[in-house]
Amino acid sequence: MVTPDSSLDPLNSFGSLSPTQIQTFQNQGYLVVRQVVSPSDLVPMVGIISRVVDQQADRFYAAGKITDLCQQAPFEDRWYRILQQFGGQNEVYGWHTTVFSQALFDLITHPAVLDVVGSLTEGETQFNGDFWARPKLPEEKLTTLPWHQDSAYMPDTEHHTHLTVWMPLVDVCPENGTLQFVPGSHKLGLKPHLRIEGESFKSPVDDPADGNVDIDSLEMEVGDLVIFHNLVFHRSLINHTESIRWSVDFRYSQANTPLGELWHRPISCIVRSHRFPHMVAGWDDWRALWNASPHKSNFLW
Ligand SMILES: O=C(O)CCC(=O)C(=O)O
Repeated sequence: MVTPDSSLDPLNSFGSLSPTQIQTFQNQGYLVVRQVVSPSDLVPMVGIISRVVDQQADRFYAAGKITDLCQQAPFEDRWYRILQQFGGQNEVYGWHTTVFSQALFDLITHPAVLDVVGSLTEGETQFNGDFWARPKLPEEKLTTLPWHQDSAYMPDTEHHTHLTVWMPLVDVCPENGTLQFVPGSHKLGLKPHLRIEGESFKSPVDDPADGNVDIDSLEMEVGDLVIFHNLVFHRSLINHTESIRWSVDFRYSQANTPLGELWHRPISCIVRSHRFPHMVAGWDDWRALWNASPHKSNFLW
């Protein structure tokens, strides 16, 4: 058994990231980590999403909107093929309530994911309660997010570090709507964002990509993750392929980081603690928080 070794680099003693990776995260505001989970670890989550697709397909079929349930279609195509039959679109940019499940919790608390996060939280990690599954359909504007810093959407979070873990459920590249980052932009502080009339999302008043800045377009495979800071500018590209770019994302912070009035605070919980292991939530605890929270009824999806 490996025991914590105080002679280790202090940055490195709480998780799986090397000092170089931690430094890269600190310099860039994001870090891609390859093959953190095995693709088979994602199968239960894909199963949950597929069950939602099944239910929606049955509903559309019963309503006479579709004639083909597309049961043989691959995961990355099926939802699109169903919607195409009646010119349907995503109603929301992300799925939340519909994917609440033990499979989701198991992924949020996957030991290898928490090892990555723990490298940046000194091993004391809370899950902030924020989670999404995102179906980015071909040529769809709704799920194509403009440049933003996550703190622009999370009031009063800019003075602490909040970490997003984003995992593709299909391989991603610029053609199918990957994420792009402006390296180092988390050091700029929170910049003003405005919602332009008719747009779903806020955009920064000043374009962070203006001038001679580097833009990093991620290429990732299933099993990889990118972890990023709440102040780093990022966006997602439009999907120019014929398949869906499926992904999931979750937010964490060091335990005791204030979550203020964030809408997802009621379902936040400690997911790893070396100091207070008895406070770590299991699936039953999280499900109880969910059942007591307004989440079940607050979301369209
Ligand atoms: O998945 C995407 O397309 C965008 C995700 C994103 O921008 C975010 O999680 O902040």
